Amino acid sequence: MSKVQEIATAIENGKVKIVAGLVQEALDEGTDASEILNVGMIGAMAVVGEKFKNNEIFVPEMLIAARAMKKGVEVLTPALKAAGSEPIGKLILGTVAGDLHDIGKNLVGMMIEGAGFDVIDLGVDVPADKFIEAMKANPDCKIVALSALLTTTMPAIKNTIDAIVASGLRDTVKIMIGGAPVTQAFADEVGADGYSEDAASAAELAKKLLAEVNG
Ligand code: B1M
Repeated sequence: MSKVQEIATAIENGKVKIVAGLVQEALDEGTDASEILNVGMIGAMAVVGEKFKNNEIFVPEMLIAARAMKKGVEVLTPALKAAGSEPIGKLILGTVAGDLHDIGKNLVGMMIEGAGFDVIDLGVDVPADKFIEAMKANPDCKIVALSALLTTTMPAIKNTIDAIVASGLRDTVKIMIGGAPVTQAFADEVGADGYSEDAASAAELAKKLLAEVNG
């Protein structure tokens, strides 16, 4: 079994204690960090999600797999983040109200930081007014990034954008959204400025939106 497959199996089985060591071994062997992430770790979470959907595992097992993945991500972080100098811009990030999923959001934040941004991460279950408070506290922030993992919390993306419009601050920022159930069509429907499917393309999108703001 390849090291990347070993990592995937360890995450699927919630082997929290061994994942970090396996990721470090894979890096030491010269395996590309993005292969470890995309094939080993994100692939494993897809398997976990499928098993949950089929009632083969339940929330506690899903939680343990998430913990195992986080241990691996901790080891991968330095390899994924480019050594940045001066930040190119500020970005406010959070998982919307009612939603506790943060693994994807954290990866997005990491890649955007790697692209040179100063990321203000508001965490999970973030109500619209908290995003607005952060925007007021950081008037030099030009991008707000919203993540949602549940179909039931997708409306919170719309509510957040609507609240930003109502606050009069909509013209001061570009808004990007993403997360497993989110689509470009949904982004168009709720008036977001951009959608991206994964963490790497989120970083590209953030740079593109910043370039648009800076004219
Ligand atoms: Co949850 N969960 N969960 N869960 N969970 C899903 C999302 C689910 C698809 C599983 C399933 O049924 N197959 C399902 C949602 C179904 C739906 O809405 N259609 C589900 C459910 C139902 C639930 C609960 C309701 C279960 C329950 O309690 N009965 C509950 C809800 C809690 C809540 O939020 N209020 C729940 C709870 C949990 C745990 C807490 C146990 C745990 C989360 C732990 C944590 O995040 N700290 C958990 C987990 C681990 C999952 C799965 C298995 C894995 C999610 C994950 O981390 N994926 C997930 C199944 C799956 O995704 N296949 C599932 C890996 C991660 C790297 O990918 O988050 O998609 P992802 O992020 C990607 C992209 O989406 C994108 O880039 C990331 C990196 O490439 N992206 C963005 C994300 N945000 C972005 C923002 C952007 C751009 C791109 O711009 C701003």
